[in-house]
Amino acid sequence: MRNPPAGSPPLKLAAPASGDVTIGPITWELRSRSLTTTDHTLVMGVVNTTPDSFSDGGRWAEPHDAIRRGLQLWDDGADLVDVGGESTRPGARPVSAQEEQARVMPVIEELAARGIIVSVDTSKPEVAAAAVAAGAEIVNDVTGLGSPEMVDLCEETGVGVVIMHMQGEPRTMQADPTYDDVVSDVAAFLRDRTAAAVERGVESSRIVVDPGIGFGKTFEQNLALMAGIGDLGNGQPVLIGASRKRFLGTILERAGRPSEPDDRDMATAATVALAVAGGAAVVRVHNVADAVDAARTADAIVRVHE
Ligand code: PMM
Repeated sequence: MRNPPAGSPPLKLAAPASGDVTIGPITWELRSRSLTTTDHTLVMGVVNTTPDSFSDGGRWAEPHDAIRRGLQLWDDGADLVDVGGESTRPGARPVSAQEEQARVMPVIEELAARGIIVSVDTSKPEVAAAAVAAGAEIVNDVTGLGSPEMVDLCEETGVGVVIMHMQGEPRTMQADPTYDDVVSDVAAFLRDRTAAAVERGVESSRIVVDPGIGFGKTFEQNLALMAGIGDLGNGQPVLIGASRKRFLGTILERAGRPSEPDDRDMATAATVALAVAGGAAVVRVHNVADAVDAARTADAIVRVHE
């Protein structure tokens, strides 16, 4: 490695070349099937049926378009497709369960009927219940299974679960996020929520944890989480959702580059490669084709000694 310029701090790699990051294959048990990282890191494609998501707001708000988008992401190599009906962008206002359900159900029904592995991105137990009844295999809860009803639903239906960390709520979360140490605080939250779910009967083999990049985190806190992926999971598989997020726009702006959400796919690919190198099991992305290229490349390098 070249010497860093005089005066710069030593380079800290997100994933040490050997040793302390465990990158063993995992199996994620879902409602009726399982996914494994034996062959590759899993790529979750995003379909937002919302009119106002930051990254692709309004583009897939019609069920017909959202279904077509989901099929495209599957063809592009997604291992699973995440369907959401409520925007969680900073400042977003909540929607009713009825409205959220009306947005996601036609999409979930059609994609699941075609054999696609679908997760539902919701924090409402009634929406999750309807989605699972329509064939969703996974509940992706950005409030980290905060409600006992959601935990019970997951236990009763035996779905796969994503437990995500968020500080605050979307309307206010970017106001002043504060942590003692963001990596250990988020890791402790994920450990506690996982333990609480397991205590109520959710099998740990169904649980994937997620630090919630951009959910109540400053620019620097997002970077720290990306650099600390190996310390977040406490033995559970980790999902990273950095795709097109604001912190990437900030990095690109500082470099004098175009920085709108659509301009962030190369930056997203960099986060995908680093997530793989850091030991993530799943990456959540909008541009699946690019992410598959990045993840497969990183997989080949990370797994060279297997
Ligand atoms: N990010 C968004 C929405 N849902 N779910 C998980 N598990 N992890 C994330 O990082 C995440 C999420 C916001 O991004 P979007 O509006 O582009 O979907």
